[in-house]
Amino acid sequence: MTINRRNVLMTAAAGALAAPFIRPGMARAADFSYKIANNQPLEHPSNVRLQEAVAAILEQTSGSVDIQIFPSNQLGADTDVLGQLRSGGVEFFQLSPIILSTLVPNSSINGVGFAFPDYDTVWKAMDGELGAYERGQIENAGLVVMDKIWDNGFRQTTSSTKPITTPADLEGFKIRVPVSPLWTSMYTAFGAAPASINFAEVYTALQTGIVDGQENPLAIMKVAKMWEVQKYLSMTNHMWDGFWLLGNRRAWGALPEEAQQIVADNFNAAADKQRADVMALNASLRGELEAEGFTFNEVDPKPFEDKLREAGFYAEWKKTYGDEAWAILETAIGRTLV
Ligand code: X2X
Repeated sequence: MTINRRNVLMTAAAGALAAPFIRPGMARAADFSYKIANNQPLEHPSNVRLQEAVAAILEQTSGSVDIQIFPSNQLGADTDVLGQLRSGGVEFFQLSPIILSTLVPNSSINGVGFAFPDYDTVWKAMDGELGAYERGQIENAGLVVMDKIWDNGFRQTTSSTKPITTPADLEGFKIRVPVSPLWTSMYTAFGAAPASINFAEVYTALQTGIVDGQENPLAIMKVAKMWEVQKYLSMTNHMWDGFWLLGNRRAWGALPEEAQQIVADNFNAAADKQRADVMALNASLRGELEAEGFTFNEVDPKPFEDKLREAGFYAEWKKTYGDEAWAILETAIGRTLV
């Protein structure tokens, strides 16, 4: 890949976006030294697959595009890094669409409680019309987004005080939720006491008893060692969550087209592999988490969904998202929620 005057100028215009960066042993300085941030530790499949992708990108661009990974909220809590992504302080960021809704309101629609019955339905929706709808909303808000969403998983509920088996168990329950109106609204509908806390502070919040519970997919329970600060794990499967791989528009536009293609192809291929890894983990981790000390219980989702319906949760969010978006969701899941 050659660097021509045009993209040198574009790079200069983009400020410090592409300061040359030389790694020991590298034959040449990279033309583009970019950062990618996320909230996961290095051992989560997100970062395992991301490391492979950035290595392939470096090689396939002959050293021109060098993307460094900043895992575990090293660059800040999710809602802060979203600000950095918009300003260009970080070039790429993996973020839950539900948290992203603090900037792109309708991007949280995949997180509507109890909407998705299984992974099959999730991937058809997110690789189909629902995903395309969310990406359109994200692009309208001025961000770049890769085609393939990465998997976080179906979310389960943990507690230090009692297992959650019925909606009544959530009444008055102090539960940490990620920063997003959809999460707060759902737990408010259950009569719980949700507290919006970024992932970077969750472990401490549980340890110090600011909250009694939290909810996350099993793969996160494992990498975050949740058993150290939680006792009960209830398989509520209450929502499906993923990570969009987002880009800053100026930083993306500064890349030559050929490099954009290489970056997108590798990120999207990595997403496919990460999905397989995370699905396998979410299906197989129960035994390991029990051995670490978690007490599991199964949950019938029906009374939870009924409770949300009675509380007007679905009707309210249909109004908030609008008829067009809601119809795409209901078509994707093959049933009506309101
Ligand atoms: O913050 C969380 O709980 C996490 C890790 O699941 C998300 O990124 C939404």
